[in-house]
Amino acid sequence: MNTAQSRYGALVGIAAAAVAIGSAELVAAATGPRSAPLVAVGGVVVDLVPEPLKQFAIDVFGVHDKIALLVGTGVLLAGCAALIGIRALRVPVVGYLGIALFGLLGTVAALTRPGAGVAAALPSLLGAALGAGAFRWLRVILVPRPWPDAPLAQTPAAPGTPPEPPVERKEGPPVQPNAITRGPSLPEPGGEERRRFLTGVAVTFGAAAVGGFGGRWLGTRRGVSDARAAVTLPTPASPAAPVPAGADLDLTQLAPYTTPNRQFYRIDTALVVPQVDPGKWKLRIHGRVRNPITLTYADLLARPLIERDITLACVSNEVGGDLIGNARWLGVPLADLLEQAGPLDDADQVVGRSADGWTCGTPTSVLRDGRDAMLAIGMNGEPLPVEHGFPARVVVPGLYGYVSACKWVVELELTRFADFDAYWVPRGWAPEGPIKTQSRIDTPRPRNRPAAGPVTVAGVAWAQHRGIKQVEVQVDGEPWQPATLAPTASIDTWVQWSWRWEATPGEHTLRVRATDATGATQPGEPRPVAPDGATGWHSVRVTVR
Ligand SMILES: Nc1nc2c(c(=O)[nH]1)N[C@H]1C(S)=C(S)[C@@H](COP(=O)(O)O)O[C@H]1N2
Ligand SMILES: [Mo]
Repeated sequence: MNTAQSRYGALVGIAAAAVAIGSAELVAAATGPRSAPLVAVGGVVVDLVPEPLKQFAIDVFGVHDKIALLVGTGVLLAGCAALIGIRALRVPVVGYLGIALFGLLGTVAALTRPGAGVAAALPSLLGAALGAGAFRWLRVILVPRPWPDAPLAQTPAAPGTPPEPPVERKEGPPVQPNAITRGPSLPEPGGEERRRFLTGVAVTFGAAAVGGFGGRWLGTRRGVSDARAAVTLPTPASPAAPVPAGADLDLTQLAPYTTPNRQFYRIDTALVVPQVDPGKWKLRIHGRVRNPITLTYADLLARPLIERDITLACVSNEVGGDLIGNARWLGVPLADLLEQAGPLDDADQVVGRSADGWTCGTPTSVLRDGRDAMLAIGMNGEPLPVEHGFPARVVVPGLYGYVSACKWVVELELTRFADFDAYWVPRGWAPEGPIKTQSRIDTPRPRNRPAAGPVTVAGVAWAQHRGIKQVEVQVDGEPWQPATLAPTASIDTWVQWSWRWEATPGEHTLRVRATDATGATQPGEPRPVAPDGATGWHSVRVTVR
């Protein structure tokens, strides 16, 4: 194999793969974005990868983990395509087999995604067919005749005939006939062939790009942002009390008391954001209930709504991490909906199921204990942003998102913990996930170099639905000092705290810990986020000038 064969073969392979993916994207504009092979295979990967790897991805890429996965999958695919292409230049069947194999992978992945219909197979199948066409076309330009001196093209020698002498080529060493793997290499194509080939590659990539970007564009046109923009939220029957003055200390590095929607962390398994048409949306409350009910979006808007400030947190939030945000939510009280459905006595779990098949399980008792658990339709005065669950999602004060905060929710099924494990449970996370008391130092940051003298140390602390009683700060090994707590809207939100530090020059370690309203102080023992939330005290090392 020579470099010409490698270069041209790799190009042919990647170009064919690009056409396959691009045309599949175009088809997926009609069959739904989750049927596109990259997204479908990526989705399978998300569901199958072992937990530590997923946590690693979240740690490294944070909220960009999905892009990282798609790019990674794409790069991997391009690599395989290049290798297959190199081999397939000489042995075309390798190319067709490779395309068939990847086409099959995409098809199976798309068909097995939750809620997929048979049409989900189309993008991968058509993509594979067009990829095969592109491969054939480019290969024929490059290798118009049978492979130069190709022994493969020769008819097998009749038995008894003496072995043929090595075939002589004009240049290069003699080659052995019938050596499939060690056969002659592709000679550098001549000027005319080369030009036609490169034009072919350009055309192929152009078509792939048109298909890919065109498909994505058509896909977003089928999105629900217009429908969302057309929603007018009703005024709540029970409005939130105004956020008390001083709840926000308004310090540069400190997270604002209310997190703007665009800054709100986003965590979910959805590689493409589900686009759920509010006109067609329905919520089914069913299972172990006396009166199953089905609600439309209009039904929700017509019900008495509550508006509350609630801090949402992710169980994957590391000590000191930012997978937490506070918003003003508008929604229908879940207790009312459950009351109407009439859960059977043994229905101890409410399973939320989203439009893309994700599930979470919440204790029924928690939803009925008087807290402001709601089916939310509004966030900070707007209809729910599409990434945060439009048209409706669940919000439960005091529980981590993975056991409660179902976005794009289409079903609430009353069942029993003994009968059903929600999405994260078989993946090693605890079936119940009350939020642990935590605190974070937002300022100063490790890279800041404050001047000696008074320095404001500040951050947030949270123990949703229990409330925070005290926050303390420690400098190096010295005694813990009480911080000042800002007022909060309720015990369901985080609280900002601050402490005035008389900083002395040199390196110092600042540490924070919170005590919730039950009197329990957060444990200092560091424990990982799995299975039910990290513990430990957040600390920051700062150098004082
Ligand atoms: N449909 C769906 N809802 C979901 C998830 C998901 O993967 N799919 N993830 C949950 C998790 S783990 C968290 S922490 C919250 C995050 O909500 P946010 O993205 O609006 O901040 O959503 C929850 N709801
Ligand atoms: Mo989460």
